[in-house]
Amino acid sequence: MHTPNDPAGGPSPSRPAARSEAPTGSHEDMTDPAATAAAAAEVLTEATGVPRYDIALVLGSGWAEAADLMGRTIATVDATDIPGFSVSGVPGHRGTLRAVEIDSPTGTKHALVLGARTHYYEGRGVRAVAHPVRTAAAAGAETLVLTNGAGGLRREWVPGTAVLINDHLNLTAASPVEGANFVDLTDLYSPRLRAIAHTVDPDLPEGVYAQFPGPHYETPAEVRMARTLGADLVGMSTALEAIAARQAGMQVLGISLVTNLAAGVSPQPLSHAEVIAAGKEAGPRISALLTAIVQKILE
Ligand code: 8IG
Repeated sequence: MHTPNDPAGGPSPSRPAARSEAPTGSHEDMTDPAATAAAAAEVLTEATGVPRYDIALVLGSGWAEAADLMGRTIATVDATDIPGFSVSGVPGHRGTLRAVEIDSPTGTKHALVLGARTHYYEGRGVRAVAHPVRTAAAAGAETLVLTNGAGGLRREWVPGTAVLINDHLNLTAASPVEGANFVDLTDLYSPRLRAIAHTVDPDLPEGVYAQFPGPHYETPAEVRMARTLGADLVGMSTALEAIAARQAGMQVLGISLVTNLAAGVSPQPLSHAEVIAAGKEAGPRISALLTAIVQKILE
């Protein structure tokens, strides 16, 4: 029997079993991700009463409370009410989408806060990872702010340090782009937006973010490898989303909160509790930072 997930009409003997069980929304699904995102955006704009968003933000580990500081939340929607979204199983990640109204010198603006990131390690495929970003683009957002919690490779970046992402290493061996689409990733992390962030805090350090597949943290040897390759930060998100955003024509700003030194950089083992604690401690400070940056972007 032919199903949307099984365009070839069944697993071929030459194909490994795992491939024939590709998650819904994987590349083996014949539906168009942009069309799926457009449909989700229609439901979202209807549900929130905001026809067009000016900016979208993905708030990762430690960044969630920034949404409250940024402006007035005028609508909150459960991720499960929007087609293609799912609830994150990660503690510290919210499963909601919020419409936030922000006053700016150039008028009232609308931010879409995506509290429902799908991580690559959840196994739902790269389409699911890219879907929130594509939905934001389809809902009009031309600017995307990607935040995350990350491991730091520089000893001077104590837990709680915010770092601007100036480039990435996609170490997932996957791409959200499908087919013969040769998307240019030069200056993926907008120099213009980074300059705006530096007007808010001239001392914000910058670094290269390496996305590992996770969900396990790196071994110390892998952290040394990442350093040799040019990484300053290690994490499990952001790079795939940034690529999808660029493909959708968005301007990307990426900011990491260093919540722990990467494995082997400090003698201490890593724990998710440590990550949550560092995020909680840094919360008010980085929320104020992000709010000020968003204000300037919207001016
Ligand atoms: I928060 O040290 C956080 N996320 N891969 N490594 C990876 N992801 C992370 C880390 C880390 N800390």
